Amino acid sequence: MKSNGTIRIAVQRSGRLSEGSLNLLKSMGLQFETYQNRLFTRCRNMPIDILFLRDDDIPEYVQDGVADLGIVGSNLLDESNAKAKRLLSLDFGFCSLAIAVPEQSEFKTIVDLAGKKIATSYPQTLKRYLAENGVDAEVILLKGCVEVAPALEVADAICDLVSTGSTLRTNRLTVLETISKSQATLIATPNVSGEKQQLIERLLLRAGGVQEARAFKYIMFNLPEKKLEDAKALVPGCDSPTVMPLADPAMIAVHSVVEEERFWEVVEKIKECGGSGILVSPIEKFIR
Ligand code: PRT
Ligand code: ZN
Repeated sequence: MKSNGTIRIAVQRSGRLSEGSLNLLKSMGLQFETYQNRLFTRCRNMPIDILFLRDDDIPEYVQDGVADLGIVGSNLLDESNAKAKRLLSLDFGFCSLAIAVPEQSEFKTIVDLAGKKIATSYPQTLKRYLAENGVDAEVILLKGCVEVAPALEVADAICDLVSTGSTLRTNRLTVLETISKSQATLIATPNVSGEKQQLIERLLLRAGGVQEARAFKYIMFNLPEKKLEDAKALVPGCDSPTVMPLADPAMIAVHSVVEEERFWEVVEKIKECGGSGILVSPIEKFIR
């Protein structure tokens, strides 16, 4: 397939990362339609094709330049030998790869699994982890339904992805060790032409802007003027907060951005400083 300067972005066709990937691309300003059983779609407003693939194939397709960019879980990158560049962690598709054992088992640490069988779909990552920890265990490769392996006596333990933990609980398993944390990641092919590189950099700026916007809220509130220094410390914003006089000279209005994760703590402190009329709105894009 020749691409004629068009960028190809590979996303998971149908699975846990599909919706998040398409939402991100749309938030980055890419206009496209998607239909069921689609294999690829062409953007209306940019020279970009979106390829819909099985997630396992994405690292190799990106390594080989069939796709210039891709979105996959970092767990797959850790597992594959594909030489794709990790450009940006995307803040969705969070999970961890963990070793789990039956709740009532005698295994208390990873060392207890020496000489035992561990079933997994992530043999390379698991073998690396076992070697790093000096544990000699047998790795059994299973492509799916790893969680039933102990009940079927196929293995003594499993190594699988965990997000809510409900699959483990349902199967009466408990986490012994967490091997790694994973999230959706934007990857790029190692060798790109100058023309494509420019477009990739534009897309990267947009992806970063979407992520920053999600991580921040726009906040506005009224405050006694004498508390201005507290406000500057609480909501420093990019450079400093915007401060405006109100009709009442003893009061000011403060506008700024605040990190989502500090949001409630900041609101409580604003109240303590005598702040009122606190208005908060989402930010669509945020370029620093
Ligand atoms: O068809 P294709 O090969 O594309 O899809 P797939 O079935 O291989 O992948 P999919 O859609 O299941 O997962 C795609 C990616 O989502 C993974 O590579 C991870 O990066 C990410 N992800 C996030 C997860 C999970 N959370 C997750 N919980 N992938 C799988 N799981 C499975 C896990 O294997 C276990 O069976 O969900 C179960 C555990 O979930 P909880 O919520 O019960 O803990
Ligand atoms: Zn897969």
